[in-house]
Amino acid sequence: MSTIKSIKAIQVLDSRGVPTVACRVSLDNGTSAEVKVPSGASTGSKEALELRDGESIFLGKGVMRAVKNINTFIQPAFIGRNPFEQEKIDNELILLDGTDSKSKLGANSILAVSLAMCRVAAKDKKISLFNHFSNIYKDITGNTVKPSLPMPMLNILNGGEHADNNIDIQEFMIIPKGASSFSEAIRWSSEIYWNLKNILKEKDLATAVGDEGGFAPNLNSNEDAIKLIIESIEKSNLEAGKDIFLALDCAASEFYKNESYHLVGEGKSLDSEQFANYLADLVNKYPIISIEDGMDEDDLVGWKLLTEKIGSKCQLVGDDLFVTNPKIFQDGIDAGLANAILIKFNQIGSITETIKTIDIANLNNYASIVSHRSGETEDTTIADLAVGLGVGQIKTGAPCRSDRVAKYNRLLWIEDDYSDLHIG
Ligand code: 2PG
Ligand code: MG
Repeated sequence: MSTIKSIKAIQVLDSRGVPTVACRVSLDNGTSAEVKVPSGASTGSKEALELRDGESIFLGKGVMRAVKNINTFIQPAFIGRNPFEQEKIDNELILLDGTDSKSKLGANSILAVSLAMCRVAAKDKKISLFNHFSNIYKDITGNTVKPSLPMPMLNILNGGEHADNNIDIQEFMIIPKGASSFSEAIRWSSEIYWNLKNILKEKDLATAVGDEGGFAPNLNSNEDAIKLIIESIEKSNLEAGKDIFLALDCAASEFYKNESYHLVGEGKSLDSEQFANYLADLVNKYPIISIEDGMDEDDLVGWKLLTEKIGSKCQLVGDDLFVTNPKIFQDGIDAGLANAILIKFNQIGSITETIKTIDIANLNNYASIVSHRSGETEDTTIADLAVGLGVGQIKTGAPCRSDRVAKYNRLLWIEDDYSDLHIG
């Protein structure tokens, strides 16, 4: 059996030019594998702690403390050990840290080691990473999952914290549900993206992009953003509501203050019920089939109201609400909030806990969407996670910018290499 020879971390840059942790695990037989961890901007307050240096270099955003924690504290604890016992390794990392929020070592250092361990184990076993994820799901939960290609949710118009425009809703996504293959889904989405660019140009609107590669023009309302997307779908000779559906991520915690939802871009302040009605109207008017963080993470009354109002006809996704945390998620399920969960492994900080959260979703008939963060790298681990756990949906930005398309490109290779895998 191969054993761990070294665990080495360095500081690298993410898609916003902000430092993040890269980690390489090497085995005694010469096999090694690397990962890089992502980072959010519109973060949930209950996410595991991302450790940053807070000193003057890199404007306080350096991650040298997290890097040092891996190289001097975590590495010695795992030299000579079996790299295949993922759950045991993750549990020991969590114990080494010893805090609920992973604030001693940092979720960015723990996750980097956890993911690098998965990659090196898959490489050593000479199996694809997605198959390895299926196997460890079984080891950890005792349940089985069937790998499949996920339906992509592509964020083609950016607002909120991810852009410098006046749009309050953070993400306007297209879901190419009518596509019969992953490659067709990507082709359609890319055609729509380019037609949207041309439409914006014709209307003298900005075509600069936000953090996730979607366009970020100034518009009069959220509804105007939806109308522009519908126009670009039609221009692509596709049908909205048949070939292509829409999804929103409101990231509502970002504009909820003093018990009101402040849509600054359209000069409105709405209470929970009024904002639920605002969203319900959009769902009735347009082919919107998924809304993420439609309510603030602490407005549980609002969440309940929204779920009762439109939960039967629209996927309602908890992101900041559940923060990929098994316990917080279970409490939310028990309270009847939302009907789906966004899965971001850096919100919780280890692959074992991420898998447990997905298992809870499966056992309770909640849908799971594997997701990128707004700060990404060329790392494609989430593509394999979505396939291996057969969750059926992935959200990883526009069909543009290398940090976003790296994931779609990995999925295109998987589709080509494994003809037995199907979309959805
Ligand atoms: C979100 C994410 C990713 P961030 O809110 O869903 O799109 O953004 O990584 O900034 O939290
Ligand atoms: Mg979100």
